[in-house]
Amino acid sequence: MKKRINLFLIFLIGSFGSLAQSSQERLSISSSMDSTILNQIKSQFQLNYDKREREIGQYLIKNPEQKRSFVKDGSVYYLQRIDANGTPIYINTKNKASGELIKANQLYTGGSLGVNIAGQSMIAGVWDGGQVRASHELLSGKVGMQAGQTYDGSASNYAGNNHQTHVTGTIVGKDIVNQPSARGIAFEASAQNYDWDNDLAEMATFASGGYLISNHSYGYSNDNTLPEWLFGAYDYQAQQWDLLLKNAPNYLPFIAVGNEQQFNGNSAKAGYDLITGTCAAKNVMTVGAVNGDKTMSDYSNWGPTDDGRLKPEIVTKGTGINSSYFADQNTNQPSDVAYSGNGANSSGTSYASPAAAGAGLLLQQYYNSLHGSYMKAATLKALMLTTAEDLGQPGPDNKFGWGLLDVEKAADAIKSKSSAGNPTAQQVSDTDSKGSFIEEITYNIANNGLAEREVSVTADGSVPLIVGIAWTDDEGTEQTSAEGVDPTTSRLVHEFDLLVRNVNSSNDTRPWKPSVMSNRTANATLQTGWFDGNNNNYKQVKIDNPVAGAEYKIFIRKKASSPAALKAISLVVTGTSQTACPQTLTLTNPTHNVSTGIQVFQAVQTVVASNVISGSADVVMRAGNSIELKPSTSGGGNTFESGSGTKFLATIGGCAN
Ligand SMILES: [Ca+2]
Ligand SMILES: [Ca+2]
Ligand SMILES: [Ca+2]
Repeated sequence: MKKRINLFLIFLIGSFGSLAQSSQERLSISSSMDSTILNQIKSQFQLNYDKREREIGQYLIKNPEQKRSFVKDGSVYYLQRIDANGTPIYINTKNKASGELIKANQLYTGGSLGVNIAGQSMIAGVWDGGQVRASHELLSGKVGMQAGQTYDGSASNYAGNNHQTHVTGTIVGKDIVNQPSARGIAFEASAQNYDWDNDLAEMATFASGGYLISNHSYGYSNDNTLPEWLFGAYDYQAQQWDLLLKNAPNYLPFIAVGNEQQFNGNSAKAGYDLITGTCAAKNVMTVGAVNGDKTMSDYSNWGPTDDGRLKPEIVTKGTGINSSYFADQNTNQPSDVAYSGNGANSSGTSYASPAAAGAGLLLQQYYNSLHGSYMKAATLKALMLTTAEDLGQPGPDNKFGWGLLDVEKAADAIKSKSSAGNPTAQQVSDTDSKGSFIEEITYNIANNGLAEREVSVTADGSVPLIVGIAWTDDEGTEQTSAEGVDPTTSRLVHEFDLLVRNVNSSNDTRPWKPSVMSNRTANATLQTGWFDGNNNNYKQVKIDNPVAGAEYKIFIRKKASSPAALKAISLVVTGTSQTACPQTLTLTNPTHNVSTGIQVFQAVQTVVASNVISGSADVVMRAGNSIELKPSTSGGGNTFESGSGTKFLATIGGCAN
């Protein structure tokens, strides 16, 4: 039995609805983690928090002139803990929004990707210094403080409440007529809001719920109350966040790098060495800010960390960001006008980080819509860094990190992701060559510094071949004041390295080697050997002019000092070749029988079938310009026959689709 499918019933992939992060999908992520360990470390975080609160109480009794919280220059300061040496450590909001600069709009309706990805059903976690104005018209119905968030939501905490509200609007603010500049990056997404108190235990709960992304636009005050050794240090805070993230590998927090470039407690370094606290963790995304013309802002903090890791990792626009504003502190009314004026146009890394977090939601949503699962945190991080637009000094540098977030390029890589030949084997080939390679490698490389995992790709040749690896590392050894200022000891536990070889010429290219603290203003160089003093858990090889059609082999090794246990590695490659795509695909009927499974025709000029789609088969057809449906011999006219109860998907617009 055959039925006729009219030309107009062909589904174009570009019109497919986006897939949301359903509760079922969150449950699947949730059940992939070890809940016993997560609950244990959550209890540990809570105990640590309770202990710190007691210590703060005692400190404030002994030092009545000190305040738990205060506002200075529009930023909220909060006494977070007393460190092991009795020093009070304050955190503050990073005041000082952005979509077009990072090209997030290319994922919206009308954008270059041809999809409608705007954060539908995605949920961000927002930890910040006050309470969100949930009634704001840009936010109403989709944001709200979560249970137990009691930190100073009073009218007197105007600065903190405004900050939480502005940051949330930058991620999820609605698309309202006449206010396009106040639209959030993921404007169809929603948010769960938390105050910054007890953040780590709350984040453990959030992560165990299967959520993927959160934003944190606060950090150490970085003023002259902060001991010098803490600048650039992988301290207790950084270590504890890595402990959580090791056990929640799907979850990526975005953190504002801070705005103390000009005024800080480490002034001898002239803007560098300002990475502190959670910003120095290995498994987070630390975000800096540029101006609208892609120049460095005059406030965004510069790295690196003391152990020579590149920070910030990425930059987005942070200057002049329009968003929701907690404007009316007295009547608790939504602000209708404030975000179109009245100081709502704010600057700071606080507003750069949520733009990147919103972009993370979009990229996860898009990836899931095409590939049926979400990326691990290390994969999302590797994708963002591998596709970033280099700014400032050539290659990675301590001001711009890997460069400006480019959501369009990252989305293109997702769209043109090839299928891995055999992800668990030692050798893998990019068999169907669609333009990029995004895989999580779960093959366990022997920890002897010599054994290799090989991945073969074919270069396109018209664009650079860029290869990035990242992994969610275990928590490293905590840096303490006993080590003094700027200790260079690596904080990595697992260490991987890579090399890319042109198989024909045997030319090898090694990864970028970012400049370390002692050499912080210099241009990056390239590694000259394996494990060449590169302490980063993201490494990148860039071949500017690869040979078109040539095979390149990626070799990955594990350092001998690493644990023997398996650690997954995320691999992102862009600039691979695409299988030739016919400009016109002509479908005629009948000749051949392709009745089972998913059939992909992309290099065949004419697909002919006697029983083209029978049973429950899905048939995918791709062409560069058009798909021509030849009249059926039995039906006549503009019809094409397929089996009863079946479907097929025709994609026009290139084999990379
Ligand atoms: Ca809290
Ligand atoms: Ca330092
Ligand atoms: Ca650069």
